[in-house]
Amino acid sequence: MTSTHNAPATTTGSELPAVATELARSWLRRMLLIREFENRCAQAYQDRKIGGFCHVYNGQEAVAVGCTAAVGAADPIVTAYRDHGHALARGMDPRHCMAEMFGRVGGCAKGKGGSMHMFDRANNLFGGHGIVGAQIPLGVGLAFGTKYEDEVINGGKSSRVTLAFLGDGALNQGSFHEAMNLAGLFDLPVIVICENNGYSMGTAISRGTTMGHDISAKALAYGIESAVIDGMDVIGVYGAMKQIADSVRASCRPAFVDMRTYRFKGHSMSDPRKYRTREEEERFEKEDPIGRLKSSLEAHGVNDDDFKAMQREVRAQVRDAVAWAERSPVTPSAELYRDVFIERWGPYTGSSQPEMLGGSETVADFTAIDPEGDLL
Ligand SMILES: Cc1ncc(C[n+]2csc(CCOP(=O)(O)OP(=O)(O)O)c2C)c(N)n1
Ligand SMILES: [Mg+2]
Repeated sequence: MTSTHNAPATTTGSELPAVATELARSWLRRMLLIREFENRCAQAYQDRKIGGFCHVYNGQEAVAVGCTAAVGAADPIVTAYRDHGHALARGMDPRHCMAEMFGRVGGCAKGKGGSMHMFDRANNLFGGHGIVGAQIPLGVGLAFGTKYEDEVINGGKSSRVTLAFLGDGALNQGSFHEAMNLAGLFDLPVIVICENNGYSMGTAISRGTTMGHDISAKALAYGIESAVIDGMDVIGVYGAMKQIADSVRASCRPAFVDMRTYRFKGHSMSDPRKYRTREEEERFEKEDPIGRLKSSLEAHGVNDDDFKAMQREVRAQVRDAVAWAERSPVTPSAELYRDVFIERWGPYTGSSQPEMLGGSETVADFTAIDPEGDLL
């Protein structure tokens, strides 16, 4: 069955005027960087340089780039496992991102997280989460945290907006509904952005989700305003998201976005894509966000040579990232539990029972603790 998510979005292909050409050029470069990074990841995965799961972001670049451009560096971001694009859009050095993919100490999480767990504290990126829907309550918690800090601790006005990204498959998780309810109830400054690419693994949204043709209905149930945005048009994403972010920042009310997009590759590295037709893929490939921005920029003096020069630049940058990651040492197993548990309980000292569980040294110690006691 084919997806029904590609009904026309309320935003249309955008013209450039409101956005400075230089800014749009920087988005084009960033999208090209993400595309090149993902292509090299796919290759490295085939070459067995990357282990575990790996989900690439080809086709969805305008979402991460447009959304991050619409908010400030202090605004927290949290996302799911298709996260390399968000990390790069947010400003992570591709070297650290690639080293994380390779399981090397130079990775953003010292190689302990891998593809699905890109973290960048300096850039306020709070992951990268592999459990479908897990990051939505975290996003709501981040929004609660910034509001509490700004208003209660500092006695000022709430100033930050959190972006919580999810896939359309996560709409059916309880965590989405609990998080939306709390965000609505507590007036939290969070924008819940559904990267609606029409599929949850091999399941089309029309097969797995009620109101799949209009998921804003889900936000309505929680009294949360929503918008439908064409996620293949970075200028439109930026413009609409800027308005929404400004409004959420001012009103301290949450918002929900149905961001219509498409993933050009399979769900993960081993997906023959038998659940969708080649015609459908071709239709979306014509909407390639990179091609669309390139066309918009042509009228503003960015020609083919400029585009090719940009491509050469990002190729060199990603080649350098791969070489750097390969030079970075493989993360030793002694690192496994370091930085995992907070210092009060850690670091882990090598028993099979993490010290987090009541400070016990061993499993025997832990099981000896009275289940009615403080610990639980
Ligand atoms: C709680 C949970 N259930 C199932 C899975 C297996 N799983 C991994 S990805 C995925 C599909 C999610 O699709 P979507 O949210 O639309 O994200 P997309 O892959 O399209 O970016 C599923 C079911 C999981 N990781 N976590
Ligand atoms: Mg999806």
